[in-house]
Amino acid sequence: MFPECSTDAASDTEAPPPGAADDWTVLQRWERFSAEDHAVWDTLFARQQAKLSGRLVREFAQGLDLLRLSHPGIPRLEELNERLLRRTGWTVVSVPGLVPDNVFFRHLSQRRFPAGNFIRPANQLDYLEEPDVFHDIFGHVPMLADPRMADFIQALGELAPRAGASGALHRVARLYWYSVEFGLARQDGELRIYGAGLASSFSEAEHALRSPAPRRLPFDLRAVLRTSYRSDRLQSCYFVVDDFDELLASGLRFDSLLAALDDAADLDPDTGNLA
Ligand code: HBI
Ligand code: FE
Repeated sequence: MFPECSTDAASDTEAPPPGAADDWTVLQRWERFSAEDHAVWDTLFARQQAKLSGRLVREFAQGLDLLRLSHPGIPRLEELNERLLRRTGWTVVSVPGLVPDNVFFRHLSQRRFPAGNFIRPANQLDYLEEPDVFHDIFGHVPMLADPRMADFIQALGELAPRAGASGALHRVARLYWYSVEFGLARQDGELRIYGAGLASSFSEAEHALRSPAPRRLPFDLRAVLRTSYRSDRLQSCYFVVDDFDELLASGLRFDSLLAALDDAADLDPDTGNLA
């Protein structure tokens, strides 16, 4: 998928690419997308809808409907943002690819979600070098329409610089990774997806929901903050929240947990042992 924290993503001091603003945003220039690009979006959308029906948390399905993300083709941001802004005060902004962690989390702290301004080619439906517009809008935006998740993600953005100041940005990245990106939840007694990296990926969703290989652990904030992750392969562990509402209400405890953690050694995602 894409790199953990700022080691591989653009480094925090890197200048934005040519044509991008200081905050790494670019215009979407929706008219630039070809008929093939829109067809790729429609193919991916239809596949995920078919694969995931009944496997997504209800908040995701509600978000899809609300944002009318089911009409064909890549969404125009100005139209999408009209609805999203009214709903939870979030807007989606276009970026040319991975942005440095500090830039990424700063956008989140201001209720702006960075979305790739490109879509994968038709011959690479299942491999994603960097988050593209399908991963970002189909994967993330429906949950941004849920007021509690909207608050949760902004809280992560606000926490990042404070955690970064004490060398713990990678822990906030992990919390983001094991919830917003790859989170699983139990809802109505069933294992459901809420993480964008699962909602938008054919193979990862299958792996997370059905494979015997990965460990599926109860969501424990302390364990999440200690568990590293690899972004270039299917995940070897997922964290499952039992009570989605409880997770989304946990925002206020991040500070105290981060403070309590600075002595805790990292855990290996494959084994759960000390890394
Ligand atoms: N940049 N464009 C973009 N999209 C992301 O999802 C992203 C990023 N930079 C950093 C980053 N994600 C990660 O550090 C987070 O997944 C934790
Ligand atoms: Fe993502």
